[in-house]
Amino acid sequence: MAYPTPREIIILCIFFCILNIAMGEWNTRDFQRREHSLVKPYQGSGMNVPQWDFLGSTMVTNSYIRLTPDRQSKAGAIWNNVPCFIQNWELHVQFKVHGGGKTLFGDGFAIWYSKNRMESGSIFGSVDPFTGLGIFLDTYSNHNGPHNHNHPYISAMVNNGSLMYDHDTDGTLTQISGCEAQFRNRDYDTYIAIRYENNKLTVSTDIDNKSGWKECFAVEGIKLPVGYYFGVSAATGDLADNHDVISVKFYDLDGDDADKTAPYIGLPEASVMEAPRDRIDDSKGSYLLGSMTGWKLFVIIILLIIGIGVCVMVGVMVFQKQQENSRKRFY
Ligand SMILES: *[C@@H]1O[C@H](CO)[C@@H](O)[C@H](O)[C@H]1NC(C)=O
Ligand SMILES: *[C@@H]1O[C@H](CO)[C@@H](O)[C@H](O)[C@H]1NC(C)=O
Ligand SMILES: [Ca+2]
Repeated sequence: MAYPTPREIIILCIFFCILNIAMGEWNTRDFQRREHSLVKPYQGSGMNVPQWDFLGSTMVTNSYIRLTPDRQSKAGAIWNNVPCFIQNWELHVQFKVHGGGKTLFGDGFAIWYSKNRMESGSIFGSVDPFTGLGIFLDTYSNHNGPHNHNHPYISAMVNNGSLMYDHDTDGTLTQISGCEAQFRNRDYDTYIAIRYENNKLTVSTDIDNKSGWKECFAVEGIKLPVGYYFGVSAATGDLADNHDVISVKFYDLDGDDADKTAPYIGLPEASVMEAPRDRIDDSKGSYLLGSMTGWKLFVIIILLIIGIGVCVMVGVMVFQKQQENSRKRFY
């Protein structure tokens, strides 16, 4: 058997490196975007957190960002200061809501894709009315009338700036959909995923320590313009809780198919207020893989095979060299 010459190895390595760079670029283009993400370690140089601004009671530690402590009448927020010009995206937020209250705790927190950056107010610490999308993780039930549901409760509201949030009904009258979710005081990590793709909004949770997404709701006919900001805000009132954000991870779903939908620049719109709720268990992996088309997977597999091939070849070369060396020593 003829072993490859060093020259051939070098050519192969260069080829592999180029493919690797191509793949790396593809990865960052299709998936996580750092400018809209917030991951540990939070601090850059000095005390500031790159690309994120803080409001109110927010406190940054090494392992979490605490929007409110477990004390009454606090409000805090974090806001991304880079507007989002990606039409289709997915946001994963790792959070922790916890406190000493056994039956009395509140009020909850909100995840925003909004025009109203850094404006404090009465919707979980953020301004009312707002323009954009709000996902509310409400831990305290303000009413016992009709439309009542158990808390904690997750709901979504799309607003063009004209609707006020109705506190007395926990936003039930203006929500596009929602679901109950027992995310408070858990001993393990809790996550929420917000996916906005082709005018469809899907909210899922991973709060049962199962490392898989469970759909909370999915609603079609949602129009959100590009150019708004991501943020998370929280508030306590007579009742309190720690509202912590551990990470925010933004995934770009446009990737190579960026031209599949032209960026929308009108006002936020929802064609329905309430939609039927289905709950489907889905694994975390396939949830993201769902956005990968067949040929991309194929390319990855081919690249992996080439990578393994190069490694084996280098291994053989090194082994042969050692054999030669040991032979030289013996004779
Ligand atoms: C804003 O939303 C409200 C309620 O959904 C609707 O009645 C109104 O027509 C919208 N305004 C604009 C300018 O689209
Ligand atoms: C959560 O799951 C992990 C891994 O499956 C397990 O080690 C851990 O004990 C679980 N935590 C709780 C509180 O159930
Ligand atoms: Ca409430």
